[in-house]
Amino acid sequence: MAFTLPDLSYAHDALEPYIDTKTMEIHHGKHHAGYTNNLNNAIAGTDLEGKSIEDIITGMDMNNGAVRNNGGGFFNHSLFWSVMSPNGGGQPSGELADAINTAYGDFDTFKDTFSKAAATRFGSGWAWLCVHSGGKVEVCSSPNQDNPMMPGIGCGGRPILGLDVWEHAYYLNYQNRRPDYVSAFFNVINWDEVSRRFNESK
Ligand code: MN3
Repeated sequence: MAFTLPDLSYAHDALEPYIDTKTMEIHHGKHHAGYTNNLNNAIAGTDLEGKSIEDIITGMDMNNGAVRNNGGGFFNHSLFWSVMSPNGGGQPSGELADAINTAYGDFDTFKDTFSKAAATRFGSGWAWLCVHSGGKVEVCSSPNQDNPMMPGIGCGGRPILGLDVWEHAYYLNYQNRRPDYVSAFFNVINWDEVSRRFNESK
């Protein structure tokens, strides 16, 4: 039972002007597809074959570079597409808003903290909002395709919002202006989906 590239729930041009069509086509159709194929090749014939991606990631042998990079790449991008929407933006509400306010005081302080984590991640990686059991939320970042469900990575907990800050995620449209890309991301965040993940994982 091999992993398959998930379809987007919106068109490649739906996140314009914040994320451009060409980037979406290449990012989903080439990069994510590549991680998916390489993950399948890396686990074929091993005892990881048939396990869920969550089980593979939480039980990751961090010395297994092929599974670490491609399993992370498969999971991280699947999360990334789902937490964006052409109808996104604004602010969270309900229990997620309460948890953010408890941790950071207010939404703007959370936004600054998340944006700083994304902007200062050196080289390639991800910025995350994670939820710990009990409902405490925390911002962190991780290098390459690692994520906080892997042993010893980032803030731990379960990622409910992720932002890809690899250059392939923004360079066509933003070139070296990563902070502009990070700022634009807030216009497409699907807070309904982030809240759903928060409620599922808290
Ligand atoms: Mn990417």
